[in-house]
Amino acid sequence: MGSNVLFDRKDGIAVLSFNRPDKLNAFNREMTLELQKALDACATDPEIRCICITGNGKAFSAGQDLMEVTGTNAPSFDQILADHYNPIVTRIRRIQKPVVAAVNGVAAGAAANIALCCDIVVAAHSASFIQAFSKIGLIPDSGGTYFLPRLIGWQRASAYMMLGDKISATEAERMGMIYKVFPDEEFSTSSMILAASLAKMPTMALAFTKEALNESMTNSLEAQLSKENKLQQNAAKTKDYDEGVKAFLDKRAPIFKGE
Ligand code: T3D
Repeated sequence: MGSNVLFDRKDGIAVLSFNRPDKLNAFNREMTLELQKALDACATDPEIRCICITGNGKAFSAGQDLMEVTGTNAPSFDQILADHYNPIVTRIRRIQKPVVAAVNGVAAGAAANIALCCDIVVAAHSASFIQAFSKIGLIPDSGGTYFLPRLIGWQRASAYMMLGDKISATEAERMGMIYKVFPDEEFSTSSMILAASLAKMPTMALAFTKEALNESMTNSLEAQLSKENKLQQNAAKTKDYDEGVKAFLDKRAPIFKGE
């Protein structure tokens, strides 16, 4: 796939690892394009039923590589957002599979917000999140102004985005910004256990759940009830639904195939 994003797949899980550890995995153009390609490959591969995004080395990612934007041939801001970051966020929200952000270390700027748009965010105890943008005179991007107030409320989002304070993993969990914190020494194993359980779930039902949650961000109650009705009918047509009900009645564990 490319050297800036490692792509490992096993047992229905694709692990996409940011791989510029000597640069704290800061995003350059190549890395963002490789991530987009990797997500596309995951989207079309029926064997992949869960995607886990993480960082290689001590950081998740320091966000935009500030050397790139100050170098000669620097991409424009429009390019950075329209071609690099926004397509990652829309892919993560639209892909019909669960996406886990396994935040192993610091997640700053665009990286923090790419993590927050994932379906489930877990973090190592020593990890942290920084809306670093204001510190360099920018505004939060990569969907941060959309997701963060919805996750932790307008007031706290506003303060964290304006002040650029570091948010510890435990504080992030306490505020409901992320799902869970794992102790550092168990982080890798616990993240993979979570991904493995998602990869064995009824994938289409999870995809429909994701679609419903996406729409709930903007729908009226009536529109949302109608959406649930439509998606539930779709879920009921899957083989996994048949299997789920059969397994329940047979008093055995279901074997879902993502069909
Ligand atoms: O044009 C645009 O920028 C538009 C796009 C915007 C999207 C964004 O993501 S904007 C936000 C960009 N990111 C930042 O502003 C974060 C900057 N980095 C930091 O605040 C800190 O480095 C961290 C909190 C991430 C980590 O702190 P720490 O103490 O663990 O490490 P450090 O010592 O600050 O950094 C280690 C090295 O990485 C250092 O280089 P050196 O001195 O060893 O040669 C540092 O300069 C470098 N580094 C860290 N972050 C970046 C970076 N180099 C390039 N780009 C970075 N983002």
